[in-house]
Amino acid sequence: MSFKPGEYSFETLAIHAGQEPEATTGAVVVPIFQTSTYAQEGLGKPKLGYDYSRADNPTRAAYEECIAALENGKYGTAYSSGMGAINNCMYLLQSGDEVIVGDDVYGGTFRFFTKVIDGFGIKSKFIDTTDVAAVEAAFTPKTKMLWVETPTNPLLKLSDLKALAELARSKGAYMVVDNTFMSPYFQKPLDLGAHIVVHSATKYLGGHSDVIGGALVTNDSEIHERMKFCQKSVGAVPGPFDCWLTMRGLKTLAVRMREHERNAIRLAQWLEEHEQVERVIYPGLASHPHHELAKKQMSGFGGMVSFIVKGGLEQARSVLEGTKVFLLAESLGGVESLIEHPAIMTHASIPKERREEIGISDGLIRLSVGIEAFEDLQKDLDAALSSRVTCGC
Ligand code: P1T
Repeated sequence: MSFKPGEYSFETLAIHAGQEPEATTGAVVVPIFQTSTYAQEGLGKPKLGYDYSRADNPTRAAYEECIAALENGKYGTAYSSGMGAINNCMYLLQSGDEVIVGDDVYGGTFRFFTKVIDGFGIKSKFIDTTDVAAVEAAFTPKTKMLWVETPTNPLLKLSDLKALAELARSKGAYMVVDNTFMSPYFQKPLDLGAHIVVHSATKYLGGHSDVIGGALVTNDSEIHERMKFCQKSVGAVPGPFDCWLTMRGLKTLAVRMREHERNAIRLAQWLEEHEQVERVIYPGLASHPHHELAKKQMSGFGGMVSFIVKGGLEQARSVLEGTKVFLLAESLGGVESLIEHPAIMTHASIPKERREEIGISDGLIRLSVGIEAFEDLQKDLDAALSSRVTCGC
């Protein structure tokens, strides 16, 4: 690694870490090594250690080195989706172990913990991780992992990573943080004590809504050995082109995040004053219950804004179907703005009673604020919010 965290700044690492000019031709951009296998120099003598692309591929290795550097980590592994990355972490556990999981997580993550790994004898407890005492009370001698999303998807609640990492470590449990919403540009969980950082690279890392991917980063060589072994053994690896696309996205991560945030702050402030809006949830607003923590543990507030519209589902539907620039779609983190309804879309796999219990109401709308011109985004939302549902009676 010649471009290391600590020696170079984030913007430089994003462009150079793992991406030195290619040895044979001097190509400035890492080539797409679209190959499944490698001719060996002799029996059991693969060139440079590459023997089969499920185990290792030079394009993937470059991307893994880059994402590790951006998280201030030593080791990265890449997967074919965020869920693939999440799944790989489970190979640190055994039947009989327990996991404490945040009570507001991506719907697919909730589904994975409740409908997939529970079948392998791993029990999950869903706890509000914003409450460190509640997390502490939930630990049992069987708890081997603490799983935290911060800010959460979609309610944007923040958990104190330093305090939780200290707690998990004192109990001998792994602390895993899904950093998808902030990206390493705004938040570095390993610096705050986490063992592993998880990403859906589909989102801000890739940044252009053209690739599905996942990544894990750690500083712990033993954890990395296990992750690497299971990555190869299970095989949920991304292809070389997907790695290349994500790495191209990483080069502009800093620039994009600054623009996402600039638009998000202005939109959140404007929405807060809008007469059709009941409540705006954005960590950058002074009204956010965890605003002080946001200022302390993140270097920015990100590009995700959630809000509750007055008038419940019917009015929400009219807003969601009324925008033109904001596209009605699942996912987030791309340059284009997206709007979605967590209860019907991204979090539909969470039972209704549970959704209501934690605050995912029918009036809740989530925005992934893109980097289009602010005025166009504002005009678009204003028009959709003003198109009142009229009574058919
Ligand atoms: O879609 P995939 O790349 O497998 O990532 C799953 C995932 C993991 N973690 C978080 C915090 C996520 O938000 C996601 C995926 N989320 C969406 C598709 C969404 O619209 O919220």
